[in-house]
Order: sequence, then C-alpha cells, then structure tokens
Amino acid sequence: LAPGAAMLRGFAREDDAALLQAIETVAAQAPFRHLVTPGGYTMSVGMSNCGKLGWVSDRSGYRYDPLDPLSGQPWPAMPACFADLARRAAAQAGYEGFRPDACLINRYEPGARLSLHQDRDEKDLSAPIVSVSLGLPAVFLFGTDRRSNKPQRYRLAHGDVVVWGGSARLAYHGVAPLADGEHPLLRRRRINLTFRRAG
Ligand code: MD3
Ligand code: FE
Repeated sequence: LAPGAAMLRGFAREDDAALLQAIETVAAQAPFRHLVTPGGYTMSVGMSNCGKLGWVSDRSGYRYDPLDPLSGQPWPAMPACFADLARRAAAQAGYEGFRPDACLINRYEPGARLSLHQDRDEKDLSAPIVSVSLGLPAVFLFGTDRRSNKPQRYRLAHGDVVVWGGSARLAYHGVAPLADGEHPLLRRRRINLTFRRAG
C-alpha cells in the first residue's frame, strides 16, 4: 500500500460473527447517529464509539470525548474481541504493544460516503490506526499528505484489516459512495471499525 501501511486481507473474517454481536451490544447503548460537521453538513455515515474515548463532531468542531453526548454517559467499554483483534493485527504489521483507547464504528448504507480527510485529532500521531471492514465492499481512496494529489483506489471487502502507521498515518483518505448490494451477514450495510490511541 504505502510505507508504514499493511493490508491484511481477510484477517477478521473468522471473527465476523463475534464482532457483529459485539457491535450490536455497543449500538444498543450508544446508537448510531449522523453527526454534524463544523461546517454544518450532516454526515451520511452513521457513527458510534466504544472504549475510553469517542470521536464526535458538532458545530463547534471535532474532538475525542469520554462521554457520549447523546446520553451524557461514558461510551460502552471496548469488547475484548475488538481490543484483541486490533492488537493482533498491529503486531502482525510490526507495531507491537498497540493498546487502543478509542474505537469509532462507522456504518455505511448505500450512497453513504466519507470525503477526503486526514486523521489528526489524536494526541500521539506515532501510534498506528487499525481499520476493520465488514459487510458490503467499499472503494477506499488513499492519497498522500497533500490533498491536491490524486488518490489511489482500493477495494476493501468483508474481513479486510488495514494497519496505518509511519508516513501513511497522515495521508488523506476517504470512502467513495457505497454501492448497493446484499451481504450474507450484514445485508445492505458496511461497517468499519477504526481503532486508535487517541488520548
Ligand atoms: C489512512 N474511516 O473513520 S478506514 C475514519 O472506511 C475513516 O470508515 C474510513 O477514515 C472508513 O477516519 C476509512 C481506513 C483508514 C482509517 C484511518 C486512516 C485509513 C487511514 C488514517 C490515516 C491514513
Ligand atoms: Fe479517517
């Protein structure tokens, strides 16, 4: 993919049923919601979080927050199967001892997209990010550290895990509008888990 990044095709496939069950448990406490950007747009991706910190956006900006603004309560704990998968994937990619304190759960329905952005709200940018794709395949856009460079396109399918560290960590990236389809486990959805060391 790029220096510092590793694609682990199908790494999460054998855990899919346990992961989906855990996602449902988290979403029962912290439902998916469509956040508003500082610019006033409502995101097409539905989001929830688990772990010590959750990523949120509103008219005042982006931030990591220990409380779910919908409930005023802490985010649900990170399920053991999540933390374990993230740690094993990071180690496989050469990042030993990855202990994420934040997991953002993105839910895509047909047409949902994520425009080109950088992830730079985390305190320690030397820690990698681990992303896990489940359900319908997506076209992932992966650029460079300059927005003006044309991104490359990669297909991310059910069970694929990508570890982003090193110089890939500050690359612009996004997701093209999700094409409709039917997945045996997730039906007409794609779910992406991103594990981060945010605090
Ligand atoms: C490359 N999520 O939540 S995961 C995000 O599929 C986000 O939901 C996308 O971008 C999704 O911020 C893409 C792959 C990913 C995540 C973080 C990265 C790629 C990255 C950070 C730096 C570089
Ligand atoms: Fe991102």
